[in-house]
Amino acid sequence: MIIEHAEVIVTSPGRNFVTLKLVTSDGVVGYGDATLNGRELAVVSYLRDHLLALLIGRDPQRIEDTWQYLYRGAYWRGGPVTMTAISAVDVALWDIKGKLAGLPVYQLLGGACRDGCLVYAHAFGRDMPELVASVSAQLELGYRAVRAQVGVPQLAKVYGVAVGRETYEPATRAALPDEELWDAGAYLRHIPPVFAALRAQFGPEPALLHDVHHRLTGLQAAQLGRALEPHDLFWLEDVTPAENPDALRLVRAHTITPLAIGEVFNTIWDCRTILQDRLVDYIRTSATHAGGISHLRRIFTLAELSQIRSGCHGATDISPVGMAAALHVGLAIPNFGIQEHMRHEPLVDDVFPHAYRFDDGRLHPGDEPGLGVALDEALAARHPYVAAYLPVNRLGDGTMHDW
Ligand code: GCO
Ligand code: MG
Repeated sequence: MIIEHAEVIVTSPGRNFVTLKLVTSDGVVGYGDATLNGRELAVVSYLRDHLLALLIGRDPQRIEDTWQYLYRGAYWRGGPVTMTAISAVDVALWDIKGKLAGLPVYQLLGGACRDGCLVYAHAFGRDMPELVASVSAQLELGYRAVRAQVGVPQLAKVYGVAVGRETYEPATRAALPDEELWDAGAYLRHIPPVFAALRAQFGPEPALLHDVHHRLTGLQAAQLGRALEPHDLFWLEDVTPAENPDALRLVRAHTITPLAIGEVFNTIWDCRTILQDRLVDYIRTSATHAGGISHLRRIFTLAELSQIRSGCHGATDISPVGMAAALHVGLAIPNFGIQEHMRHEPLVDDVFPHAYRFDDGRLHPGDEPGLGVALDEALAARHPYVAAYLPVNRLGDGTMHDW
């Protein structure tokens, strides 16, 4: 059996998704998520112009060999574009292997270590009453863990808070990126009382998370971590720019608030120091951007050596194919922590019918052979690509800052 057909499908049912479809000579179809938010077409080109021809004729069962062939074979290594493309190939091949075996992928990875994957939902509000209502709504849906993001009075737009719509979607369909303004002082003054109020309102039970989106210096993040200690966060995410482990080292030295990082990492080498020196408690790499199921599992195994648990990125730009890949891995590893679950719009679920299901605060990948996600190509074709960008961020004096 060989890989006989490979194609890239781009669709935009409300937001852009790039999907790799592989078909074997026996007619078995595998899907991989190749979505890189705001830079989608770079991955499309990487796949169409460089990888697809290399896949035709290969044995679809040789997943690790194909991974090594694409990773080492490029000479140029790592980075989000390359690794998202390789991830898609890897995930599509696991999908095929599961279908050939007649087993869900988590069974091929050793079987379930738990009944389901604990997930966290997103809550946000422009102010405290809106945030409380949003957290309540998520808890009523059955979530046991909620990420809380809130508007800062001095700032017109803040990461994680939708303005004028019900759901938050960071990418904007426009010719140019949105511009946001950042003020660390205003943010640092505003956030601790917000979590004090959430604990007063909801008690000790629900897990509360917060995402800083790589915006603080090590010292600022240390201050925030300390100020939040009485409010018992499940984690504080992406407090400092991810490429500098020393910033996290500083944060770590000053606070016992649990830390998470990793959604922008693409390889095990990106996370190596952070994992080996135990600079965080949760590693947030995804199957979509960090080398697929094969490489994600390797990252989590390295994390396990330092008692670090998983917390896969699961924003709306991770397609249902990428979400399913994360859930199969999450169900099967010993050191699963939590999975982000930012619900897709119903139209996205229609384009990607899937077997994973939410129950009692957890997601289960389902028991269909492979990943358990299909692609309605006719519906996908009715929603062509629309250019979209993530926002950019500036300080008050115009200086570019991390968004
Ligand atoms: C998260 C992330 C996202 C990213 C988005 C970028 O924790 O869910 O920070 O909201 O901003 O995935 O594409
Ligand atoms: Mg994040």
